[in-house]
Amino acid sequence: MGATTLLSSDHLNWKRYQPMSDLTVPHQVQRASLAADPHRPRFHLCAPTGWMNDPDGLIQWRGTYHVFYQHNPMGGYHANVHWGHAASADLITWHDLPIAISPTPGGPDADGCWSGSIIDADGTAKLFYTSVYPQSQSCATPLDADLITWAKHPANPLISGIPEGVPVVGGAATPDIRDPWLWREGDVWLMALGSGIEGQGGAVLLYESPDLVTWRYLHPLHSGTMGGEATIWECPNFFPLGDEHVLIVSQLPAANSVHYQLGAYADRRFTPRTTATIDGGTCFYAPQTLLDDAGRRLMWGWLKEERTHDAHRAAGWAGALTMPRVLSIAGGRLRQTPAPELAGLRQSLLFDGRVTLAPGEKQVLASHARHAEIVITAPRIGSFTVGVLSNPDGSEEVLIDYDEDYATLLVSTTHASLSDTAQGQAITAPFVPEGEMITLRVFVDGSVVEVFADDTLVVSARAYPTKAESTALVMYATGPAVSVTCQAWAMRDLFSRPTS
Ligand code: DQQ
Repeated sequence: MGATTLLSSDHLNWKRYQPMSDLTVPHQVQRASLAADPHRPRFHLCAPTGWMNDPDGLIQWRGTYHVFYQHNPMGGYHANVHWGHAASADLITWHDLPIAISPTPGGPDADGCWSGSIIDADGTAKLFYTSVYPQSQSCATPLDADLITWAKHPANPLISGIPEGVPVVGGAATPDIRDPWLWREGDVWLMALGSGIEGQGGAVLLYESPDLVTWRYLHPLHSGTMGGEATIWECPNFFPLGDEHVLIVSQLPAANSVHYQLGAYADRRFTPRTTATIDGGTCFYAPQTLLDDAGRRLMWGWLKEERTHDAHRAAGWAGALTMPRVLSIAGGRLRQTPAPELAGLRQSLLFDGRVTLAPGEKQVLASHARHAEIVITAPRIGSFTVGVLSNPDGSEEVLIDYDEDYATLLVSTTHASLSDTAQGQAITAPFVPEGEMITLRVFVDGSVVEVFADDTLVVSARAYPTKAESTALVMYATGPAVSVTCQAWAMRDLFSRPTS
């Protein structure tokens, strides 16, 4: 089953409202009940239980990082979506907080509180989200300084329907128009909504407001396609970075479809100069960014499951977020660097040294590396293959292969699992190193594998080994001899206290 099928079962057939059951089980107990699941990530953000999809409302508020996320606390499937909430002072120790907003029976969000963002409006946080059905835009304001309890605006939805004369995909009764992203220009607030225009492709529709309550439609900020077919652009992010403006959209219907464009912003219209994919992985979707107090643009994305719907529903949880990535522009393209704070998650060293292999040789560098960061420094000239989540006979293994001849990086999960519920992918991405040496940083975390190649190429993947011993880190010389350095650390849980 391919990723498109995953999209249609988990993502597009939105399930309708289901009654809530007991939500009083403490988060620590929920996390503890899933801790023995070998596929569960430990240092990538996950919901305490149940379903997670898009990161939402990302903000550093009074020094604390807040990550909200699309969440079904009832189980590992997309339905009845709430905003879950986690917070951290330092990006490496996180705390679960109560669900921030929930569907109100009989309200405009009775069928779900979909994605959106939070802004600082002169010292007051304002949360904007899409209420369904039909899709309309609603607002909430916190009742406390820690953004824990939120009051919905009495006039919700503040924006409903579609702009007059714009043939929005889905039509007036069931429009696809969602995922508010806001910013301020002088005295005016602007809101970008993800949408699609019949005959044009995806669209980001722009609205303005003097007071965050009354909104007037302006025009598309931008529309069309980015690197492939588009009917809808979801989850727009739009912000200045360096000398450029960046537009990020998650494009339906394709998988592997999160793109960014760098370009110019004038007269409230965006003119792109370049287009590229953010992450080569088919599991990566719906990223959101924040500007932190240090002036860094941080991004988290949703890592979708790549196993059958029944499998993640049975697991009782689904979805994780990427590591926080610092965005920058260099050489006319976006760079993504794992936030430096993440080094604070490193615990014991699993391997530290030079690996020298003759052609055809294999070396096991660490037998237990299920939750690990691996850094490999290698000459640009040459090739090597790293195996992670590998078992002794190699029947389960995620392969990461650098090939200088073809200038590619392969991340393959096609042999990662003996289970027929896992959907393997082989991603081959162009990778042309800029220097004489390349640095590969690989984060392995239960079922998550996130690969950064020189911070210019990122490929995320999901893997679901069936065997308890599928935990090793191995190196192969599949071509010529290999001589690289490698460091690997066991990583601690985001929701535990550091031990040292
Ligand atoms: N997920 C949300 C939508 C968004 C989509 C619903 C992207 O608001 O467009 O959970 O994954």
